[in-house]
Amino acid sequence: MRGAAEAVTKTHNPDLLDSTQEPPTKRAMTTMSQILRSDQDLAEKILKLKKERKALILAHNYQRPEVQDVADYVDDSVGLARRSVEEPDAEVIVHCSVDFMAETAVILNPTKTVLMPSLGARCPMAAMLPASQIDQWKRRYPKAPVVLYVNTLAEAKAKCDICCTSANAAKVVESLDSDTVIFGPDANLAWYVQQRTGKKLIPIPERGFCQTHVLFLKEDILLLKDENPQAEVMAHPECTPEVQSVADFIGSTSQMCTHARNSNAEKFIIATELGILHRLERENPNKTFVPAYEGAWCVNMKLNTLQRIYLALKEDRYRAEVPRDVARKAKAPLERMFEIANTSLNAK
Ligand code: CIZ
Ligand code: SF4
Repeated sequence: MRGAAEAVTKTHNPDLLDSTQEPPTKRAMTTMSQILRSDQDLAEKILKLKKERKALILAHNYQRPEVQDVADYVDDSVGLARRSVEEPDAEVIVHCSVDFMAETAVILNPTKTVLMPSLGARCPMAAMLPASQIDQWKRRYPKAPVVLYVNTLAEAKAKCDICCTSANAAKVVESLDSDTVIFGPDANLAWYVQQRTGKKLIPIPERGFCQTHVLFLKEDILLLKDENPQAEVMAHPECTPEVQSVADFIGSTSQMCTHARNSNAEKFIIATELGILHRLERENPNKTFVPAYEGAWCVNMKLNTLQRIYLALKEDRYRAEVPRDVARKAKAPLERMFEIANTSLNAK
């Protein structure tokens, strides 16, 4: 019988294959001391291979704690982009994040090998804006510049005027000589920027969203606030406007880290992907961080495991690639963003 099992074993997606061989419950069935021991063994093997291969391991703020701990740098997408060009001796970059960030590393480091430990680590929000759609929107609003969040694929970036991140989106939009701006793919971030700048933002697609950040609910946060009256609420601008309306601080993950360090508050309610809690706790051992929703787990980010990082280095897989002409066109709007955001990018 040609059933589902055959379809699965024939898949070309190696992550799917792995997950059929190793069900998620396996980790739960192993004792904690076994997990810690195997994590430590793997981490040691990774560090040895990293040295041999002259590799740099970059981890996004949303990565698993054990992945963050093995990385050379843990940061947001722009921080990682900057780190990728600051290490001229690195021959290989292992990018523990999702597709669009690995692509950015390729664009900025065309002579280096960029590896994604897990091929399935793709951002669904980036996939909501195919490059082909951008031309249609440009035809509809021919005078409006196109600003794209870095959470887009290289082919889409190649068609925009300037990129932005959540940390610099308002500054980028303010810098443009136009009151109407086409902005994609996150409609919640577009709303946030529109409030900050007073400009008219045309969200493309009309309802692009991050499936992790829309899980937060205003009601949950209000309850947590009642239980923790001294706590400050920090929310990501990818959250819905309702959630943003009850936040004391709205910002990117790197801005949240800076704010947590500088604020007098000792407790924070965090409305962004759970991975950031590890970094916040590591950097602020005397402060308390409460997740605004315990299910805010981006499955794509979490596909990167120590095992997969080890295999990436050992077997030189999976190489992130961007066609050369696309990379050339996508680099210009990224560089414009770095200029406006006043962050140096010493791309080689
Ligand atoms: O830009 C990034 O790294 C993302 C996706 C989130 C954030 O705010 O740091
Ligand atoms: Fe994409 Fe959201 Fe996951 Fe980030 S957290 S990779 S924006 S789905």
